[in-house]
Amino acid sequence: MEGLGGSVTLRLSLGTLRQIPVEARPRVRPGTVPAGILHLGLGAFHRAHQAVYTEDAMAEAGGDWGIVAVAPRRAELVDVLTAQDRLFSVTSLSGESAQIRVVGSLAGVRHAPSDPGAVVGLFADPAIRVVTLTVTEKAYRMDPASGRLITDEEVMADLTTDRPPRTVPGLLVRGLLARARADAGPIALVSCDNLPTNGKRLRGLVEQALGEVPDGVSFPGTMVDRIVPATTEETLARARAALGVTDLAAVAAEPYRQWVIEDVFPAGRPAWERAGAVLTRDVEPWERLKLRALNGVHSALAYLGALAGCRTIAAALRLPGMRPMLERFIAEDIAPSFTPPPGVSVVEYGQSVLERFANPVIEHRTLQVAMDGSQKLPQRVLHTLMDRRSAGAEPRWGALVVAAWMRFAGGRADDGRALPLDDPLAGAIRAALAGTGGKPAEVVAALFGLESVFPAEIAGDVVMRDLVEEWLTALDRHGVAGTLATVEG
Ligand code: CS2
Repeated sequence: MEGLGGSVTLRLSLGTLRQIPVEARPRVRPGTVPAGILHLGLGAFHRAHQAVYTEDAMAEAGGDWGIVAVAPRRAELVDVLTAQDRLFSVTSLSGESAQIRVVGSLAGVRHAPSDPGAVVGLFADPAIRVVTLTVTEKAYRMDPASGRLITDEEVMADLTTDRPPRTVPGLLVRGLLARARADAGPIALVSCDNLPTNGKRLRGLVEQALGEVPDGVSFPGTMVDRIVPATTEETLARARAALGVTDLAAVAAEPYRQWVIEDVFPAGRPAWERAGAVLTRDVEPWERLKLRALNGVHSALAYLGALAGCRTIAAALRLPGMRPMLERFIAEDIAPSFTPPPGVSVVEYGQSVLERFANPVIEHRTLQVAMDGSQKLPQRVLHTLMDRRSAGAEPRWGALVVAAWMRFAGGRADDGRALPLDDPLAGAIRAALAGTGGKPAEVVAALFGLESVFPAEIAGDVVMRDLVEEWLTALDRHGVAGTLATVEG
């Protein structure tokens, strides 16, 4: 590997750990921690979130909770991590500081497509007592609006034949059946994705796929939070400079992290509370808070920002008029839409979220957050709108976000440049838009017709229709800059 000065640097591994700064070394002895957790989804978020919490919990309180992490799709990272003895670094980045640590909580890595049998086998291993998931919204294969399992060909083949499973529902079902056959004991299945009531959704998925929920399986709900952009060359270069060795699995994240977990683990769990997590009996107010006041606002920045030509979320937040608009979205639409956790002010939480989004060194791309909008809009924005409409209110700012998504789905930024529609429903969205001639009223009617995104309460609501159409007209005529210029703080 080429080092910064053109010299050759070694790879991060057990053998090179002694060369990295003492304060960056893992808090547990890597390679020695027995596995207790099976994790599906090896992405940057898992590495910067659950892997860190679990290492801290083991460092503070012990326990055999090493993580065997499974890549459900791509093999690349499995190879990288295997070559590094499963070690990787996390850099916490703020305007003032960059702190790096190497994490040693991974006890194994597997690639599901090339070795599905091994993954199913792990479910049947009594040492595994917790399964966590960060597979993104779309991998659950559920209709975003209703939460019903989508029984397309792929899923049906996984559920009704014995071919190696290719989908997440397929893996879960095969795994749970194998566990029941092996009589391997109770287990908790923990969704760490930004789905609405994620524990209940996951339970519903298993119930629909299997016809029933097997005994001894729990589904704790969680609220997970840390901004972790996709790794770039710069992330790798920064890690190399700080460590003195090359880490091709490095991630960078904001310093802030939060994890609220419903405490229903029939076979035990790591002492995550010793690592700063909140264990609670009622996670739903936390989930709603985060999905609406963080992710909803994030999506607003992503669509409006991308339309205005901003590459990053931080740049989108600097657009004139953006912050006042988001503050009104939070105060007027989001805050009155639900009851927050005791002692939490939604407006103050929203302010702290805006500060986090303003982090200039994080480089979170608008197009990354804009991805998979059809899977995200319901829990992030539409639930807010539905709750406000039930209360008789007219949620203007949320309607602007929906209009921004619609214009984004049209595929052109305000300066005419093409925008990518990276979405599992891209085909259906394009088909709906074809023949609308781009006329706002027709675009709104066509996209409201996507039943898997827009529930009937919204699609059939004339007030909502008018509000969205009004904003879409404004965005078409004046662009994001002109539209935001009319917002009074
Ligand atoms: C983001 C989230 O990509 C997205 O859609 O809104 O990944 C967000 O960064 C995290 O949920 C923060 O915890």
